[in-house]
Amino acid sequence: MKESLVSLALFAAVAAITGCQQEQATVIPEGMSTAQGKALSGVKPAAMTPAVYASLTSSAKQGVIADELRTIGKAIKAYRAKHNGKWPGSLTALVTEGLLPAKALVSASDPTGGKEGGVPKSYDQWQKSEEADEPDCSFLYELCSATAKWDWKSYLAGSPSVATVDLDKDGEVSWQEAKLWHLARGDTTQASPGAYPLNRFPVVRCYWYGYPGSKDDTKQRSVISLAADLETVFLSQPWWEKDDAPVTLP
Ligand SMILES: [Ca+2]
Repeated sequence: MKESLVSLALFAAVAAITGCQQEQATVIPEGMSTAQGKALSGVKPAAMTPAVYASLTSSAKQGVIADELRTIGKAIKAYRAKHNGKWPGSLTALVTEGLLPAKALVSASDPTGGKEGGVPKSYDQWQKSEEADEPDCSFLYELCSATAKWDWKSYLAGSPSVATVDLDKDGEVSWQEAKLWHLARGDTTQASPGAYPLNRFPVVRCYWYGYPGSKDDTKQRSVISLAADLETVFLSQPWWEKDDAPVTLP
Protein backbone atom coordinates (compact mmCIF):
# COMPACT_ATOMS: atom_id res chain seq x y z
CA MET A 1 0.00 0.00 0.00
CA LYS A 2 2.79 2.34 1.00
CA GLU A 3 4.76 1.48 -2.13
CA SER A 4 1.84 2.14 -4.42
CA LEU A 5 1.33 5.51 -2.72
CA VAL A 6 4.97 6.35 -3.36
CA SER A 7 4.58 5.27 -7.01
CA LEU A 8 1.49 7.42 -7.30
CA ALA A 9 3.31 10.40 -5.82
CA LEU A 10 6.23 9.84 -8.20
CA PHE A 11 3.86 9.56 -11.14
CA ALA A 12 2.18 12.82 -10.11
CA ALA A 13 5.54 14.54 -9.76
CA VAL A 14 6.72 13.36 -13.19
CA ALA A 15 3.39 14.38 -14.72
CA ALA A 16 3.71 17.81 -13.14
CA ILE A 17 7.25 18.27 -14.47
CA THR A 18 6.30 17.02 -17.94
CA GLY A 19 3.25 19.27 -17.98
CA CYS A 20 5.41 22.17 -16.94
CA GLN A 21 7.85 21.54 -19.81
CA GLN A 22 5.00 21.35 -22.30
CA GLU A 23 3.69 24.62 -20.97
CA GLN A 24 7.08 26.27 -21.51
CA ALA A 25 7.22 24.99 -25.08
CA THR A 26 3.85 26.58 -25.84
CA VAL A 27 4.21 29.68 -27.97
CA ILE A 28 1.28 31.95 -28.59
CA PRO A 29 1.40 34.23 -31.64
CA GLU A 30 0.53 37.87 -31.21
CA GLY A 31 -3.17 38.57 -31.62
CA MET A 32 -4.11 34.96 -30.96
CA SER A 33 -6.23 33.88 -28.01
CA THR A 34 -4.78 31.58 -25.39
CA ALA A 35 -7.07 28.79 -26.59
CA GLN A 36 -5.91 29.25 -30.18
CA GLY A 37 -2.34 29.41 -28.96
CA LYS A 38 -2.76 26.18 -27.01
CA ALA A 39 -3.85 24.50 -30.21
CA LEU A 40 -0.42 25.39 -31.59
CA SER A 41 1.37 23.81 -28.65
CA GLY A 42 1.75 20.57 -30.58
CA VAL A 43 3.77 22.42 -33.24
CA LYS A 44 7.39 21.67 -32.55
CA PRO A 45 9.99 24.27 -33.53
CA ALA A 46 11.38 22.03 -36.27
CA ALA A 47 7.94 21.90 -37.91
CA MET A 48 7.32 25.60 -37.53
CA THR A 49 7.29 27.59 -40.74
CA PRO A 50 8.90 31.04 -41.14
CA ALA A 51 5.36 32.45 -41.57
CA VAL A 52 4.27 31.11 -38.18
CA TYR A 53 7.55 32.24 -36.64
CA ALA A 54 7.06 35.75 -38.01
CA SER A 55 3.72 35.99 -36.20
CA LEU A 56 5.14 35.14 -32.77
CA THR A 57 5.88 37.52 -29.93
CA SER A 58 9.53 38.41 -29.29
CA SER A 59 9.80 36.13 -26.29
CA ALA A 60 8.19 33.26 -28.18
CA LYS A 61 10.66 33.79 -31.04
CA GLN A 62 13.50 33.65 -28.55
CA GLY A 63 12.06 30.41 -27.16
CA VAL A 64 11.90 28.80 -30.60
CA ILE A 65 15.54 29.65 -31.36
CA ALA A 66 16.69 28.65 -27.87
CA ASP A 67 15.09 25.23 -28.41
CA GLU A 68 16.75 24.89 -31.82
CA LEU A 69 20.15 25.80 -30.36
CA ARG A 70 19.81 23.43 -27.40
CA THR A 71 18.96 20.60 -29.77
CA ILE A 72 22.17 21.31 -31.68
CA GLY A 73 24.01 21.53 -28.34
CA LYS A 74 22.88 18.03 -27.39
CA ALA A 75 24.15 16.69 -30.71
CA ILE A 76 27.52 18.44 -30.24
CA LYS A 77 27.79 16.88 -26.78
CA ALA A 78 27.10 13.46 -28.28
CA TYR A 79 29.72 14.11 -30.98
CA ARG A 80 32.32 15.11 -28.40
CA ALA A 81 31.55 12.05 -26.28
CA LYS A 82 32.07 9.89 -29.34
CA HIS A 83 35.27 11.64 -30.48
CA ASN A 84 37.31 11.89 -27.30
CA GLY A 85 36.28 15.47 -26.55
CA LYS A 86 37.01 16.80 -30.04
CA TRP A 87 34.72 19.53 -31.35
CA PRO A 88 33.09 18.84 -34.73
CA GLY A 89 34.59 20.72 -37.69
CA SER A 90 31.11 21.62 -38.96
CA LEU A 91 27.48 21.39 -37.90
CA THR A 92 26.90 19.26 -40.98
CA ALA A 93 29.14 16.61 -39.38
CA LEU A 94 26.42 16.13 -36.74
CA VAL A 95 23.98 15.21 -39.51
CA THR A 96 26.49 13.00 -41.33
CA GLU A 97 27.09 11.06 -38.13
CA GLY A 98 23.39 10.58 -37.49
CA LEU A 99 23.35 12.71 -34.34
CA LEU A 100 20.97 15.37 -35.71
CA PRO A 101 18.28 15.42 -38.42
CA ALA A 102 19.29 17.64 -41.38
CA LYS A 103 16.22 19.85 -40.88
CA ALA A 104 17.48 20.80 -37.41
CA LEU A 105 20.12 22.99 -39.06
CA VAL A 106 17.48 25.20 -40.68
CA SER A 107 15.98 27.68 -38.22
CA ALA A 108 12.29 28.55 -38.32
CA SER A 109 13.48 32.15 -38.02
CA ASP A 110 15.34 31.96 -41.34
CA PRO A 111 13.02 32.85 -44.25
CA THR A 112 15.64 31.68 -46.80
CA GLY A 113 15.54 28.12 -45.44
CA GLY A 114 19.28 27.98 -44.82
CA LYS A 115 20.35 29.38 -48.21
CA GLU A 116 22.16 32.46 -46.90
CA GLY A 117 24.12 30.75 -44.15
CA GLY A 118 24.83 31.90 -40.63
CA VAL A 119 24.64 35.62 -41.27
CA PRO A 120 21.90 37.18 -43.42
CA LYS A 121 23.15 38.91 -46.60
CA SER A 122 21.35 42.06 -45.51
CA TYR A 123 23.58 42.22 -42.47
CA ASP A 124 26.46 44.05 -44.12
CA GLN A 125 28.91 44.17 -41.27
CA TRP A 126 29.55 40.44 -41.09
CA GLN A 127 30.06 39.43 -44.71
CA LYS A 128 33.51 38.18 -43.75
CA SER A 129 31.86 35.18 -42.13
CA GLU A 130 30.85 33.68 -45.47
CA GLU A 131 33.67 31.15 -45.42
CA ALA A 132 31.93 29.56 -42.43
CA ASP A 133 28.64 29.04 -44.31
CA GLU A 134 27.40 25.46 -44.60
CA PRO A 135 24.82 24.26 -47.14
CA ASP A 136 21.24 24.32 -45.83
CA CYS A 137 22.25 25.72 -42.46
CA SER A 138 20.92 28.86 -40.76
CA PHE A 139 23.52 28.99 -37.98
CA LEU A 140 27.03 30.35 -37.67
CA TYR A 141 29.31 27.73 -36.11
CA GLU A 142 32.22 29.52 -34.50
CA LEU A 143 34.31 26.35 -34.14
CA CYS A 144 34.17 25.36 -37.80
CA SER A 145 37.22 24.09 -39.66
CA ALA A 146 37.06 26.79 -42.36
CA THR A 147 40.12 29.02 -42.61
CA ALA A 148 39.63 32.13 -40.48
CA LYS A 149 39.82 35.09 -42.86
CA TRP A 150 38.84 37.67 -40.25
CA ASP A 151 41.50 39.67 -38.49
CA TRP A 152 42.13 37.34 -35.55
CA LYS A 153 45.81 38.20 -35.34
CA SER A 154 45.35 41.74 -34.05
CA TYR A 155 42.25 40.78 -32.07
CA LEU A 156 43.28 37.79 -29.95
CA ALA A 157 45.09 38.39 -26.67
CA GLY A 158 48.83 38.80 -27.16
CA SER A 159 48.55 39.13 -30.99
CA PRO A 160 49.68 35.51 -31.49
CA SER A 161 51.46 34.28 -34.63
CA VAL A 162 50.05 31.76 -37.10
CA ALA A 163 52.44 29.11 -35.79
CA THR A 164 51.16 29.56 -32.23
CA VAL A 165 47.46 29.33 -33.03
CA ASP A 166 47.74 26.66 -35.75
CA LEU A 167 47.36 23.65 -33.46
CA ASP A 168 47.16 20.98 -36.18
CA LYS A 169 50.17 22.52 -37.98
CA ASP A 170 48.58 22.54 -41.43
CA GLY A 171 49.83 26.07 -42.04
CA GLU A 172 46.34 27.64 -41.77
CA VAL A 173 44.47 29.04 -38.81
CA SER A 174 40.93 27.68 -38.79
CA TRP A 175 37.99 29.33 -37.04
CA GLN A 176 38.12 26.52 -34.50
CA GLU A 177 41.80 27.10 -33.75
CA ALA A 178 41.35 30.87 -33.47
CA LYS A 179 38.21 30.56 -31.35
CA LEU A 180 39.60 27.96 -28.94
CA TRP A 181 42.54 30.32 -28.45
CA HIS A 182 40.05 33.11 -27.90
CA LEU A 183 38.13 31.08 -25.30
CA ALA A 184 41.27 30.12 -23.40
CA ARG A 185 43.15 33.43 -23.53
CA GLY A 186 40.74 36.22 -24.34
CA ASP A 187 40.99 39.24 -26.61
CA THR A 188 41.91 42.89 -26.82
CA THR A 189 38.42 44.13 -25.80
CA GLN A 190 39.11 42.92 -22.24
CA ALA A 191 40.82 45.25 -19.79
CA SER A 192 42.87 42.27 -18.60
CA PRO A 193 42.69 39.61 -21.32
CA GLY A 194 41.95 36.15 -19.98
CA ALA A 195 39.82 33.03 -20.42
CA TYR A 196 36.09 33.52 -20.96
CA PRO A 197 33.57 31.58 -18.87
CA LEU A 198 32.09 28.70 -20.88
CA ASN A 199 28.56 30.04 -20.39
CA ARG A 200 29.47 33.40 -21.89
CA PHE A 201 31.36 32.32 -25.00
CA PRO A 202 29.20 31.62 -28.08
CA VAL A 203 29.81 28.58 -30.26
CA VAL A 204 26.62 28.39 -32.34
CA ARG A 205 24.92 31.66 -33.27
CA CYS A 206 21.60 32.62 -34.81
CA TYR A 207 21.52 36.02 -36.54
CA TRP A 208 17.97 35.51 -37.82
CA TYR A 209 16.06 36.35 -34.64
CA GLY A 210 15.38 39.93 -35.72
CA TYR A 211 17.51 42.99 -36.01
CA PRO A 212 15.51 46.02 -37.10
CA GLY A 213 17.99 48.85 -37.54
CA SER A 214 20.93 46.65 -36.62
CA LYS A 215 22.97 48.01 -39.51
CA ASP A 216 22.82 51.37 -37.79
CA ASP A 217 22.72 50.18 -34.19
CA THR A 218 25.15 47.36 -33.51
CA LYS A 219 24.45 47.66 -29.78
CA GLN A 220 21.01 46.22 -30.21
CA ARG A 221 20.68 42.72 -28.72
CA SER A 222 19.81 40.91 -31.92
CA VAL A 223 21.80 37.66 -31.89
CA ILE A 224 20.96 34.47 -29.97
CA SER A 225 23.84 32.14 -29.16
CA LEU A 226 24.50 28.73 -27.67
CA ALA A 227 27.43 29.00 -25.26
CA ALA A 228 30.47 26.73 -25.07
CA ASP A 229 28.94 24.86 -22.10
CA LEU A 230 26.43 23.65 -24.74
CA GLU A 231 23.52 24.47 -22.42
CA THR A 232 23.34 28.22 -21.87
CA VAL A 233 21.55 30.22 -24.55
CA PHE A 234 21.85 33.99 -24.46
CA LEU A 235 20.73 37.07 -26.33
CA SER A 236 23.41 39.68 -27.00
CA GLN A 237 24.71 42.37 -29.28
CA PRO A 238 26.31 40.93 -32.43
CA TRP A 239 29.69 41.82 -30.99
CA TRP A 240 29.04 39.84 -27.79
CA GLU A 241 32.44 40.64 -26.26
CA LYS A 242 31.40 44.26 -25.91
CA ASP A 243 27.99 43.47 -24.42
CA ASP A 244 28.18 44.03 -20.66
CA ALA A 245 24.83 42.43 -19.91
CA PRO A 246 23.90 39.61 -22.28
CA VAL A 247 20.49 38.13 -21.43
CA THR A 248 20.42 34.43 -20.53
CA LEU A 249 17.26 32.87 -22.00
CA PRO A 250 15.14 30.38 -20.04
CA1 LIG B 1 45.29 24.67 -38.68
